[in-house]
Amino acid sequence: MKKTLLTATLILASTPAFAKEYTIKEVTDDNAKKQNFFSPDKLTIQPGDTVTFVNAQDTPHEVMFINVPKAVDAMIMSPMHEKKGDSFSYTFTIPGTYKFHCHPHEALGMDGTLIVGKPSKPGQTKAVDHHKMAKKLEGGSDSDHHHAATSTTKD
Ligand SMILES: [Cu+2]
Repeated sequence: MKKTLLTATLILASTPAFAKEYTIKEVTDDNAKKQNFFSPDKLTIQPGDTVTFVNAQDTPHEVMFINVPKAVDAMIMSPMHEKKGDSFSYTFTIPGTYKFHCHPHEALGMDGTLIVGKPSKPGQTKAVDHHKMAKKLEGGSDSDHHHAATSTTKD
């Protein structure tokens, strides 16, 4: 009983005063089996923690969150990272499972999963139309020839 109370106190005390910062690298390695990848591509953080995506070299990358907890309103996306050191930070407050990919390397399987607090249960997340994101970024036309972001990414 005492132990349970102590644990609860620690959890309360750990947010947001001790919010942590994490880094996910956007890596291109021509010698690797998978040449474009996030490192790490799976990460668990706590609500209030911040994740910074940073380009590890001069190959362009662009982060888009394509599947997020339903309560998330924002489009979470980076600008195009053209150069080494280009970065994008976001503080995650809503618990659940977040999936992201690199837009230019989507077809090459450059993607990742972020868990904030606890994983979402089935039905608690929604797909975000990342082509809308691209449109927002480029200020391009309204055509939407692609289907919406798939929500069936396998781990
Ligand atoms: Cu990429």
